[in-house]
Amino acid sequence: MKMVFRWFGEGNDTVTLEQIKQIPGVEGIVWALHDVPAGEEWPMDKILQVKEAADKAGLHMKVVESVNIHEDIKLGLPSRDSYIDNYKKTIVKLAEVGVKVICYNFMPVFDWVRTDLHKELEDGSTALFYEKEKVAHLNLEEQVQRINANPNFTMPGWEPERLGRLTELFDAYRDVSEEQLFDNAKYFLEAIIPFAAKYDIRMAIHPDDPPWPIFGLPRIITGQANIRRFLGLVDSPYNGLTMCSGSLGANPANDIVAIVNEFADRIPFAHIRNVRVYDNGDFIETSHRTTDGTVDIAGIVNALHENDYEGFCRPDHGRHIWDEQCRPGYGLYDRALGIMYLWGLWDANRRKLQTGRMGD
Ligand code: DNO
Repeated sequence: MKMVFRWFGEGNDTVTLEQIKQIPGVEGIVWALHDVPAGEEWPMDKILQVKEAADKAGLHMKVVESVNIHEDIKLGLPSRDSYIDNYKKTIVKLAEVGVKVICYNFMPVFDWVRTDLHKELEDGSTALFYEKEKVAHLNLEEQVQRINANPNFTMPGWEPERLGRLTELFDAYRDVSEEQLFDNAKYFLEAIIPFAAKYDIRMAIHPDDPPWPIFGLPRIITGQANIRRFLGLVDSPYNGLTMCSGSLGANPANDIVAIVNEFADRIPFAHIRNVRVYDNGDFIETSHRTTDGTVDIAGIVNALHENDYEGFCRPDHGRHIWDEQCRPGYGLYDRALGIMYLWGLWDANRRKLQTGRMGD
C-alpha cells in the first residue's frame, strides 16, 4: 500500500507540501489542475509548476484526481470526440511527468453531494453531512452559491462554469437512462483505455457519491454489480476502480470487503474513510476509526492486505478538528490521524503475517 495525500495546489489549499511531507509514510500528492475546465487539454507549463513544487518537497505526483470528463461525453453528443481527443492529449502530458493513475468519475453534472459541510458531531468537531430528505427539496442555486461562497477555493465538481449551465444540463439529461449512460461510458472507455495502456496509466473510476440517483439524474457506479459491469465494458487492467469506502459505504447494502476481494487486481487507488449511516438514510462523515462509523474500515484494510495490495491509498475526507480552518473535508489534522490509523491496521496485518500472531 503506497500512501498519498490530496493537495489542491498552491493558493488553493490550506495544507502545505511541507506539512504533507511530515505525515508518516506519505510518498506523494494526489493532484489536479483545478482551474482547467472539464474537457480542455491541460497546459504543460501548469503541469510543470506542480512538478517543480512536488519535486522540491520530495513528493511524487503519480496520482491525478481528477481529469474531469466533459458533460458531452457523458451525454453521448457528437462533440464528444473532440473532448476525448483533448483527454488523450492530457494523458500524453501526464505520462511525461510520471503519472501512473488517473482517478475520474462518470457522474452526471455533480460530483459528490452533501447538504451540510459543517455539521456538528457530539465531540464538537464538524463534518460533511447528507440529509436524504433535504436533497429531495434542495434549492440547487442556493447550494451552489454556498459552495462557491469562498472565492479562494474551487470545489471539485462544483466549478462555477459548470454550475452556470445547470438548467441547460438538466434538460440535456432528461432523456438519458442508466443504460444510455453505460453506453456512453463504453464509448469513452473504448477510446481511452487502449490509449492509457500505451502510456502505462491506469484509469480508476470513482464511485458515485452518494451511490444512488439524485435530482432525477442517473448514476451508475453505485455497487458491486454495476462496478463489475463497468469494469467489463473494456476488460483491461487499465480500466480500474478507485475503491472509495466512504462513497460506497453510504449505502449499507454495499459489502465493501466483498468488493475489494472481487476487484483487488483492478484497484490501483483506494480512498479510505468512514461514515455513520442513520436508519433514515442520512449519513455523516466520522473519524476513520472503525467503531466511529458504520463502515468496516478494519475489514477493508485486512482485505487489501490479504490481496497483497500494492496500489495507492489516501485517507479521504476528515472532520474539522482542533479549530482548523480548511477546505471542507480536507484539513490536515483529521486526515493525518486517519493515515496513522490505516498504517496501524496495515502494520498489524503485516506483523500477523510475519509471526502468525497479531501484536507480536
Ligand atoms: C471527493 C472526491 C471526489 C473525487 C471525484 C473523482 O472528495 O473523492 O470529488 O475526486 O469524484 O473524479
